[in-house]
Formats: sequence, C-alpha cells, structure tokens
Amino acid sequence: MSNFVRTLNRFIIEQERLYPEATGAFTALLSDIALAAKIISYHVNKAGLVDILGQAGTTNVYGEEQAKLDVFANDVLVRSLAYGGKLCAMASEESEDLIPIPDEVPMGKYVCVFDPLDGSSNIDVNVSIGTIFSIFRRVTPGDGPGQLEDLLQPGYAQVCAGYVIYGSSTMLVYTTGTGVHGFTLDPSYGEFVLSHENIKIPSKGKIYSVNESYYDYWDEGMRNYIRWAKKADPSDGRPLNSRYIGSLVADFHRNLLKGGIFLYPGDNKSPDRRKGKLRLLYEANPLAFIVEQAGGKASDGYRRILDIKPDSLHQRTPLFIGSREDVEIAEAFIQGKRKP
Ligand code: P6P
Repeated sequence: MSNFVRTLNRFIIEQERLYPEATGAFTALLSDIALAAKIISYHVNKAGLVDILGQAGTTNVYGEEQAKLDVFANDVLVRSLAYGGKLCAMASEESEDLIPIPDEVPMGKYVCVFDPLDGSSNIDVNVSIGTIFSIFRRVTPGDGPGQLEDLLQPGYAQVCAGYVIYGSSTMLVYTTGTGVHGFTLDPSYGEFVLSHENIKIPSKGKIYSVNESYYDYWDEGMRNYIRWAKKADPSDGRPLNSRYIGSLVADFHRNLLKGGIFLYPGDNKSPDRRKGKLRLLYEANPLAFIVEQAGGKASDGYRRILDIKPDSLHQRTPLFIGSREDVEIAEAFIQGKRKP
C-alpha cells in the first residue's frame, strides 16, 4: 500500500509522524487552505464562462482596482480559514486592517496572512495567477483575539508558507521548514497529489525576470546589473535569458524549478515606489521562506528578507529572489561592489 497515491493530507500526516512536536493544527490549516484553493481554482478556470471577469468597481488599500475574482478569492479564503478554530487573527493584501476571528469561533494559536489572488490584472487575459500564504504562531499571551503584534513578525518566525498557482494545472507548493513540496490538483477527484517532493532550486540559473520598462528610474547599481546580465560572455553563460510574465507566482515558480532570479527593485518613478511594489508580508516573506528551504536566497538587495521586522501590514520591500549565486551577483552590483 506504500505506493498508494500520496495526497496532501496523507503527506502532512507522514510529516507529522516524522516531527512529533508538530500538532494536528497544520493538517487542519493546510486542509482549509487547500479547500479554498480548489474553490478558487474552479472559479478561475470557469472565469471566461460566467460573469466573474472584470473589475469589481472597488479598490484595495493600495488604490489598486480590485477584480471580481480578487474579492471572491479573498472572501473564500477568509471564510475557509475563519471557522477552523486554529487561528486567532488573519490579514490579507486585499483588506486594510487585521481580520478578526468571529466571536463564536474558538481562538487558535496561529495567525495567517495571505495574498488571495496575486497577479489578478492578468486574469482577463488568461495568464497564470496565484494565492500566497504564510502562517505564524501567535506571540501575544493568552487565548483571546490575535493582535497586530502577532501579524508583524519577522519572516524567520514563519512556521509554514506556500502558494497556489492557477496555471496549466493547479499546484500547491508549501514548506513547514523541512523542505519544499509540490502537489498537483487532480480535478477528476479533487485531491492535491504529491508531484514534486523536496524541490531544490539550482544554485545558478540562466534566467532573469524583471520589468525593464522601469530601467530609467533605477539606481545605478541595478542598471549596472542589467547591463551585465545582457552582455554576451560565453565564459559564464551570458547573456541571461529574459523571462517576465508579470505575475509573481508564475515567475517565481518557473525560476524555482529551472533556476534564475526574479528582481523587483525600488525605483524613482514616484516616492511610493522607493521600496518597489511588492509587499513584505503577503509576497516577499512566504516566497523567501520557500526559496531558502529550496536552497536559494531572498534579499532586499542588502538584507535577508526573512530578517526584516515589519512596521506595518502593507509595507513594501525591494525583492531579489531565486538561485543563490544569481542573487549574490545582483547584490554585489546593487551594493556598488561590482561594475559591468
Ligand atoms: P509590474 C501583479 O500585479 C504583481 O503584484 C505581481 O504579481 C507581479 O510580479 C508584479 O505586480 C508586476 O508588476 O510593475 O511589472 O506590472
């Protein structure tokens, strides 16, 4: 029976046997997230057929227009997680403040932060999009409602992080600190089945992913890195291949499997872009936990992403993430230690 299909639930139970200190809370939490992912996947894949495309007519805390699926995915995740009794608070990229757990639900020992549908500007053109999530143990005492302090923990305190990519297939990729594992949704019986056990990112890749339209707004070090990456030099495999989907989960997932670096630096296009566009809690931290567990690296150009102590729920950070050697080369240029 050992070669029986290894579903997400079965795999988590196997993992819990390996780590007796793990409580059943992960099984419940990941099952709630997996359920939400299945529901979101169904509606993403049906989006062209029913009236769920297009804009919701609302904006999020960043002033970005919310797609109908953004709002739908956020609602599905909140409902799926709120009633499981494992959380004491939540936060979402799509919601301005802390999301409390309903009074009638027992408070759990964890908090969950998530980007319910990242890349949603790509929904209407059928480009892969994703859900990103991150779980922490609460740090405030007692068993009352969670506080902002429970949500503003540095990334190294994460106990679980993952993403779902809604692409040619729907995949859930997660880590609890003992490796990175990928599960592909088999829609015929609605289960996530282990398809990528113990994912490791190549130490060096041939891909760089960045939106070069901001080139003129970058600092000198970032421009030097791009000039270096594009310069032909067969001795070290340059020029690198430029691959940019404009959907973070899709760009990250490709680089995780093939090797490479994703870059979203700060720029001088406007004051609110000095730290780039991506959010520390909902995007950078979970993907940084995953990439480090896969042997890669994630920094803001100077500091390890997971060491950054958040000041607010929606703070942004520059993000350089992927193959370790590629990130270290980019850091050297950004810090002015290397010239093209
Ligand atoms: P730009 C999508 O809107 C997103 O948040 C990420 O998924 C993606 O990596 C990034 O923004 C793309 O931003 O400025 O290149 O359009």
